[in-house]
Amino acid sequence: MSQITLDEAPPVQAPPVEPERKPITKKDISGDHPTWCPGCGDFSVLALYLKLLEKRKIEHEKITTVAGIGCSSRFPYFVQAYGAHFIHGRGLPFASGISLTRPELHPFFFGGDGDTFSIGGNHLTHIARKNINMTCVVMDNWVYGLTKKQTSPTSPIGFKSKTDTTGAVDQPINPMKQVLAAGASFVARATHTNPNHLLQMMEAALDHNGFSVIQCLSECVEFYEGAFDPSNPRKGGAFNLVPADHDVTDEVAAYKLANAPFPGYFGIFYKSDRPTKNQLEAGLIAAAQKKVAGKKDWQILQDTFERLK
Ligand SMILES: Cc1ncc(C[n+]2csc(CCOP(=O)(O)OP(=O)(O)O)c2C)c(N)n1
Ligand code: SF4
Ligand SMILES: [Mg+2]
Repeated sequence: MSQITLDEAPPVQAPPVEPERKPITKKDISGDHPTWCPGCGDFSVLALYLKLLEKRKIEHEKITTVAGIGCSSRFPYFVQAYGAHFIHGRGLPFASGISLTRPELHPFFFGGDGDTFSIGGNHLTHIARKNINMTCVVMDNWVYGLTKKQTSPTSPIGFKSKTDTTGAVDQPINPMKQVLAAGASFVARATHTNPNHLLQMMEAALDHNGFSVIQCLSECVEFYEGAFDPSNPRKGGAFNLVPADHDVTDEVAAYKLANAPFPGYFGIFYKSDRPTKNQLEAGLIAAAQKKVAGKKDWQILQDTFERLK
C-alpha cells in the first residue's frame, strides 16, 4: 500500500473567517431629520429610543418601530430601520401582528394620546388583555398636535381648543388606570424632561416579556405650552418617583398610585409575569403539529374530510 508523505498531503484549508459584526451606533439608525417644532418633547423620546437601541446592541434587522398618525407618530421616519407609519389608531394591531408572527422581535409602538386612547383605544384594550409581547409608548401631550389643537381624551377639563372653544367639559381618561384595568402586564410613567429615567423605563419595558405600556409626558410647545410644568423641577414642579416600598405586583396599590392628582408619580406602577399570547399560541401550534406529525398535507386534509362525513 502506497503512503502519502507530508510533502504530497493536500494543504489544510483554514475555516472561513466570519467578519466581526460592528454594533450599531446612533448614527447608523438615525433617519430623516425630525420635522417636529423646535422644543417639542417628542425629540427627547426619539433620542432616548435611539440610545436604547445602541446601548442594548439591538441588531439592525431586529429593530421594529411602528406608529399610527399624529406628530408623535412620525417617529418611524426618523429611525433608519424596519418600521411602519400606519393608519391612525391602527399601529397597535399592526405591531401586535408582527409580534405574534415574528416572536424573536420586540416591536416598539409610539403614538399620541389621540392615536392610542381615542381612535385606537379599543385596540389598546384588547392587546393589553391578550398580553402580546411588545412595548407601547404613549407620547401624551394632552392635545391633538398634528391637526392643530383639538381636545384629546387626556385634555383636562377647561382646556380651550378648536373643538371646545369655551373649554373642555368632558372628564379626561386616566391612562394609567385605563391600561391597568385592561390587563397590561407592565405599566410605567415617564416624562420627556427626565431623560435618564425615561431610558430606564424603556429598558425595563424591553426586558419585560408581555405587553408593556409607558405613558410618557411629551410637551406640545405649539398648542399646549407649559402643560407639564408642575412635573418639571426646572419649572418649579415636582418629579416624584414611585415610593421605594411600592410593591409592583400589587395591582390595587398601582391603581392607588395612578389616582394621585397631577403631577402624580413616575416609575413602574405594575408588573406581572402572566403568560403572553405569544407563549400560549406557540403551545397551541406545537400541540396541533404533534397531532399530525409525519402526515403529508393531503393526508391531513383527507382526515378532516373523513371526520366531516
Ligand atoms: C382615520 C383618521 N381619522 C382622523 C384623522 C385625523 N388625525 C390625524 S392625527 C390626529 C390626532 C393626532 O393627535 P395625537 O394622536 O394625540 O398625536 P399628536 O399629533 O398630538 O402627537 C387626527 C384626529 C386621520 N388621519 N385618520
Ligand atoms: S405641533 Fe406640537 S406635538 Fe406637533 S411637532 Fe409641534 S410641538 Fe410637537
Ligand atoms: Mg397628542
